[in-house]
Amino acid sequence: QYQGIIFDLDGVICHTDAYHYLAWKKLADHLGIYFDKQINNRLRGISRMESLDIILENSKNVYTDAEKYEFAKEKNEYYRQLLMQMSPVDLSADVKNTLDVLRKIGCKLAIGSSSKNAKYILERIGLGYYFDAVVDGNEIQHSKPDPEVFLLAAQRLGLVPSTCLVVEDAEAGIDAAVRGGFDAAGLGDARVYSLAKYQLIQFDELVGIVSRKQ
Ligand code: B16
Ligand code: MG
Repeated sequence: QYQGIIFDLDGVICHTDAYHYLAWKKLADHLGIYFDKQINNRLRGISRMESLDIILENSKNVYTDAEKYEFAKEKNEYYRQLLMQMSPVDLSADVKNTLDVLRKIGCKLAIGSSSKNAKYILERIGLGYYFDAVVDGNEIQHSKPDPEVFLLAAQRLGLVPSTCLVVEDAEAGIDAAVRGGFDAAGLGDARVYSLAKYQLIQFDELVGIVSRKQ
């Protein structure tokens, strides 16, 4: 069986992806830039500044780096306001029970997230001290599809990539996993992505997948 499982955070453990959308939408409206859910899907898993560059593709203006920094800060302030409302209620019973079962059958559990807010989100939903390793956007130089975040998470677990499964909702995250030598399970948006070895409809299917692996 897999010895370690590395979970993406936004869109996998909790649905902060919906909050990212609302916060980017508020910034885009403020700047008079068109933004919709399809564009939002391109932002999954990639960093805040890379996301901003994608949003600004629809702007006629050219902005300086200092202006872009201010826009990213503004979006993060909107986003943090939404995160403040989160509590353990935002952790589904399906996710929590599955994590507990995976741990019980001997898996080490880690988070590999591009988000600089990951530790705060984990605290809000009551998982502040739960994982064996948490690697987030503050610790990496290159965000997904670069494998850095997952390689560091595996290293912190003391495991090699071939013994770990990565669970992701973003194509960029599945790419990162495959490039790093991990098997990947796709959930939500990434479920139909061809590079995902497993397609998850429900989170608890992970228990069967992990136990079946030779
Ligand atoms: P922040 P994940 C990613 O988290 C999000 O999917 C992505 O949409 C976001 O831009 C990125 O974190 C950075 O987030 O602005 O909080 O640093 O999916 O890798 O857990
Ligand atoms: Mg995600």
